[in-house]
Amino acid sequence: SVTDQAFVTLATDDVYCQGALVLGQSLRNHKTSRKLAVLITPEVSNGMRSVLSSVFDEVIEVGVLDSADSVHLALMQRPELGVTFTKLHCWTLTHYSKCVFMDADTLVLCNVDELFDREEFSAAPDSGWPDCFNSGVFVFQPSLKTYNLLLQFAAEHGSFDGGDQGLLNSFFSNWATGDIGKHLPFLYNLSSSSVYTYVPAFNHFGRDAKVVHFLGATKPWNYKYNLQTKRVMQDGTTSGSSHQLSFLALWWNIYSASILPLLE
Ligand code: UPG
Repeated sequence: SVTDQAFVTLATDDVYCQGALVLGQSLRNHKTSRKLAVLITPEVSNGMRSVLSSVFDEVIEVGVLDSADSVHLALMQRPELGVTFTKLHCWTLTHYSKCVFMDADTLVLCNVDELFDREEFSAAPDSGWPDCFNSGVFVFQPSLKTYNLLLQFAAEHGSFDGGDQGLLNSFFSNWATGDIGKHLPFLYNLSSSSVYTYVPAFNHFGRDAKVVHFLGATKPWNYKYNLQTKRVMQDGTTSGSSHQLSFLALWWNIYSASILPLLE
């Protein structure tokens, strides 16, 4: 049923919370019928938690490693896997039967509830290495068994890219050649920067984009925005295409109209 399904995101600090809030608001604007949940860590401020709870149905604090079993101990020797470990907590949300995880730097452009028709583990190709999936948008089924297998796998094999994406690709290693139904169209995880690596494809298909992902070092909240002209300002270091700028402007429209008033 719809009430035991949720979109889930992650924000480990108040800065990433800005992204989570815009994502949550974009899902609300497009009238999702599913619950909205955000995973946070202890350093998220109390003020931010109360703002999060006005957009999300559930604000769930996930802790640092505390258990004493061997998997946790092994992971504690690998501090570089910290943020990775945090995303894996989404498998512990067993009060939901199915979830869609979305990075805090994604934005939905339309209702994407049809993603819940997919099974674990569904994801879209990564634009940098299309035989890998991008772990910014994926369909999964919460399960403590899977969670523990993932932790065990992380402790034994680490991650080839140091993050959750490398780990999840190694764990769900038949994604590339297995069931094509588990390949989400790229339109569900369109990386804003890849738009201008294949402009004709973007011109042909881009109007059907459903989710934009601002992956990489510069996030939407790092740009400056002119509240009067409603335009994102480019400094010397940002070489964005016009499409990229219009996606950034969409993010900022939501941020300025719906999120900034909550933060004041
Ligand atoms: N995140 C935090 N706090 C951090 C860093 C990350 O909450 O300090 C969360 C947040 O939801 C964010 C996500 O983790 O959106 C991924 O991190 P991000 O900084 O957006 O990484 P990118 O380099 O843009 O993303 C690529 C993949 C992403 C994967 C990440 C690490 O698109 O899915 O999680 O690399 O493997």
